[in-house]
Amino acid sequence: MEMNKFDISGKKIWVAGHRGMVGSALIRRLASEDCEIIIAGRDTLDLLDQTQTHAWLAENKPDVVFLAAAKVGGIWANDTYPADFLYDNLMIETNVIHGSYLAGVEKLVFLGSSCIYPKMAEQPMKEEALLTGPLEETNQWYAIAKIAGIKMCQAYRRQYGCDFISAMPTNLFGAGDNYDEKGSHVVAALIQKAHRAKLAGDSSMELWGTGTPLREFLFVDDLADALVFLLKNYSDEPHINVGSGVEHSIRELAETIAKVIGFDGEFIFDTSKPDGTPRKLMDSTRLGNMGWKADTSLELGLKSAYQWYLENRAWKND
Ligand code: GFB
Repeated sequence: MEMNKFDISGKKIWVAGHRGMVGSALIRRLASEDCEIIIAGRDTLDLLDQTQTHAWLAENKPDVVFLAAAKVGGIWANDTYPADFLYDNLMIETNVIHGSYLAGVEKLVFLGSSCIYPKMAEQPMKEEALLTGPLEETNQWYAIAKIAGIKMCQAYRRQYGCDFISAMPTNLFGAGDNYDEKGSHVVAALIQKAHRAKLAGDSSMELWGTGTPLREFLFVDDLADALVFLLKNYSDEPHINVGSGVEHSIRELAETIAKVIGFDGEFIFDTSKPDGTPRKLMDSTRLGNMGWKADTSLELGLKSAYQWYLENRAWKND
């Protein structure tokens, strides 16, 4: 594993996907660094458009790119829009990665997801588990696109000597999360359900699946810190897992969210909805050995996410 210091002072850093949960956390994290942050609004740059993306990169010439732009969503969205998840993500990746190579970008950090690993991968999942077995059916489309992104970074490293690296975060939550009723991930979905059930004085709230799947959750500001750490310290071909190392069942998550929000009713499990992968714990030893670890507990992270929801989303109906 190659560790070498990459000095970001004075660098021009493009956060692609700055409006998303990960991109906005990166902007918050980079604010304390001596670098210039650049962004491109959706109205000026469509990342699905190759000509526009390549032209934007050639004109703005960032030194560093964080590729945090992606079509993302929870289990229902992945299962319902397979074409969008595959097409949009492949297009964004190929346009930004190839465009970055053409524009002479010094360093690029690509973001994947823990769903790249086989459904029945040995737990905790090491980086080497990639491509050793069949994927989870509900999100295989997204996973294939993310695997292609990892391979692109490796290929451009090998063929053109580009310093392009990949980070694989586990399930994320925090400020800026998507609260779309069906399309969201589980943390946002349960924050919204518990909040609404509490306000309505309901005696129960509904959860999808059996409540038994295990998930590892990471607070998005911890992820942003890990990404800046990797940018500065890591330069090698293998992708790097970024997790908290702690897993919870969906039922435990719901109990913690209910406690944070103050909902004291019951949970009803709708088992007609999919559970997805039974367990998804990543082995983040490599990152740990480099000297980074997550430090926000699930409960503290949930309190912060709920505060953001109250200030930004609770009053919206969708
Ligand atoms: O977060 P989530 O949608 O995605 O769901 P995955 C996690 C678990 O929570 C599943 C359960 O077992 C769901 O059945 N769950 C319970 C709920 N209630 C709800 C609810 O109201 N909403 C949602 N969304 N889930 C995604 C992948 O998988 O994880 C993506 O589909 C990506 O590709 C992402 O990798 C990180 O963890 O199952």
